[in-house]
Amino acid sequence: MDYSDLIKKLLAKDTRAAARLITIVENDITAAEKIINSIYSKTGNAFIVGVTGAPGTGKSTFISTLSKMLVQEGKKVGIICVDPSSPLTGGALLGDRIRMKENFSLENVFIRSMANRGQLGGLARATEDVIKILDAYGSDIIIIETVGVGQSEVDIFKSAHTVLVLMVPGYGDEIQTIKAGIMEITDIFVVNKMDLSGADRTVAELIQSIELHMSYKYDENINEDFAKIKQWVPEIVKVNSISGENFDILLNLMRKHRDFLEKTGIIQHYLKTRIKNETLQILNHKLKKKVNELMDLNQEQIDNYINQVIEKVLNPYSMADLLIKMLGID
Ligand SMILES: Nc1nc2c(ncn2[C@@H]2O[C@H](COP(=O)(O)OP(=O)(O)O)[C@@H](O)[C@H]2O)c(=O)[nH]1
Ligand SMILES: [Mg+2]
Repeated sequence: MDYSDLIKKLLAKDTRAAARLITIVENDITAAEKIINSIYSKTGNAFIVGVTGAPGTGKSTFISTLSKMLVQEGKKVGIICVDPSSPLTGGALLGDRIRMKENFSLENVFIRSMANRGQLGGLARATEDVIKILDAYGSDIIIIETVGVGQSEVDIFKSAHTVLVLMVPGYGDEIQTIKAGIMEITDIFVVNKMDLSGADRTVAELIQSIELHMSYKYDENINEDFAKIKQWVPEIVKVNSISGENFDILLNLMRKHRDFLEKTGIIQHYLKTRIKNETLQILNHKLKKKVNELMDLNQEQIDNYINQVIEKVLNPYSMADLLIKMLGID
């Protein structure tokens, strides 16, 4: 397949070409490789924002409101929804998308839902490719919505420059559970639904959790991946995603975090980590494929090894080493 025509259109900001290419990279990793090869030099301009939180915390509503404000600032926004619990069809976002159409040129908001159905090479790999397409398409900001439960979602956050975690009032113990994994990757806590009672209490609880967390995370032996938390203490803001109340504060905090990343040079560190993670995912996939091919092509030899393991001449570890030798990467 020749994708050059679609790619040319993508770079000319053609929405349908973007949509087509996204479908292709999601479903066909061989095609994805070709497409990414051709567009890679045109990527790297978009700022990536991850939004996560439990189902029903208002992520989609929040993203709609945030997108509107960004579009009003003249930004082009790409949205990727990796939340299987709230598909874009019929959800709050779709309603907003239609409403948005009346107010803004839809050219400035591109919304895409990703199915979590075992993409070759993993969901995180596919999401990375979709990010690159939206980046080459000219998105200034790419917002990724996930429910943030599985490992692939955590991997996706690693691609984000700024991670927003949504909370809602009245979930005291939720903060406790979320603290364990999410604290490390959160840049801004958003207490959504501030119109409900208990928002201030949630903010107070968050402050406490952060202080606790900081006190033991400020450790010199800290994992490099947690570089974020060493220098940036998560901010907290309460908002109402329906009315847009406090979104001015939120936007300021987002700018503050972006400035921080740029001024400290951490943004460069992120890029390196991201490239490393992404390459590892691809490498994993490629190696798995090679191993499978090796197994298929050498069934007799493999059988022979298995028999030797049965006879205790080999063991699974030494057999694995022999397979690595056969792959020629020893
Ligand atoms: N009262 C109130 N309701 C909200 C707010 N934001 C979202 N909601 C409602 O919360 C529900 C879940 O929202 P949704 O955006 O679908 O949540 P998601 O599952 O996290 O994407 C919907 O009924 C929204 O209208 C808010 O700020 N205040
Ligand atoms: Mg949603």
